[in-house]
Amino acid sequence: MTTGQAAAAAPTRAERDALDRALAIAARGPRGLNPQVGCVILAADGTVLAEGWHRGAGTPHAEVDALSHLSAGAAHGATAVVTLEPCNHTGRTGPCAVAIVDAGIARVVYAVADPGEASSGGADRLRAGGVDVVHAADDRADALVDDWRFAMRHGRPRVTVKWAQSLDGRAAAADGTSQWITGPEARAHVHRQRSLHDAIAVGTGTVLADDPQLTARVPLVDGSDDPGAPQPLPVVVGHRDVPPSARLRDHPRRYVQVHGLPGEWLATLWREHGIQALYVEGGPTLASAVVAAGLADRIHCYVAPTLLGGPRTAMADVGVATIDEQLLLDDVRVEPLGRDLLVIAVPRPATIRPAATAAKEG
Ligand code: AOF
Ligand code: ZN
Repeated sequence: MTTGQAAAAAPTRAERDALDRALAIAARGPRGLNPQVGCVILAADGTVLAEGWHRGAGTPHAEVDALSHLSAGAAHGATAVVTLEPCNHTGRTGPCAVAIVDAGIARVVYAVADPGEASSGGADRLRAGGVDVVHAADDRADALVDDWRFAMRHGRPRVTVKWAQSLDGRAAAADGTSQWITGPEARAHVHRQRSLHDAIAVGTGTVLADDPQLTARVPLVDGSDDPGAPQPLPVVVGHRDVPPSARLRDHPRRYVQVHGLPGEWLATLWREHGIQALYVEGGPTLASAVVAAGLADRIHCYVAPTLLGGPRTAMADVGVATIDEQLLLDDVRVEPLGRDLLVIAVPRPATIRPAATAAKEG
């Protein structure tokens, strides 16, 4: 095997195992403004010298954390296996690419390219420093930072808009009562979805009408709720006050209240709270505002085999005045859940109108 100008050799078995380990420890870190990153440092014979992971914005990066466990010179000639391309910028911390070169590491295997405008270029910087660099693409590593990359690129969380409706498209009966439209399977699915997002948004109208707890209650095999299920941040959208008696106030996390145009508060949720993925739970006013602004990335519609009739439609005005303006949905999937159906779909980008901010300014 040659070194120097030759292309870096494909990952070895030990390096692939180290990537598995790096992925596992990366997941210990929090989801937020920074990605989850893991790093394993291997000796030339493939044994593990050190490992590290990133604990969130403002703390050492995974590579620096791993190196901190080694004495000076101990990483000389070693290989660093990292889930994300080592960074090339001085942000809240210094460039990892430089720390790696300075530590005398001979080879770096990384799984996902850093998409950051300022932080990318680490691989080139490492090569310039004489390090053998391999990009070992990996689906799990991509999935781990997928929402983070989306939020970085768009300056807002990825948004899932969810609602439950009768077969005739109503979210509630004429008097406003809406509990138990869908069955237990659909409700369990919703709780799992809650725990897969970083935050849940509801309008103030829903807080006042339904008094939701906004916790993720994921059942274990014995039927009890999993106490370890991640609890997304509760977000209330709107001006009206949350009543002192609201069950939302018993949530393990203090709720955040926002208002304004969807494009604005979504940007706030990313920038100020590190929300990468948001689950919009309703009601119809909030869901419609997000859809109308072209900011729904994914729709989850639970359809129950029941008829409610009346004025309480699941969607309000979404800016469609005439049939040519209909918001077409793509990538449609239908999943039976007990007696209900879950319809998953993606709004077609061509039909997405400018964000509300642009429309207002324009
Ligand atoms: C790495 N290793 O463990 C992480 C990286 O503000 P900073 O200094 O924390 O930099 C944040 C950026 O660095 C972040 O947006 C991403 O591009 C990269 N994250 N890079 O080499 C790590 N967490
Ligand atoms: Zn870094």
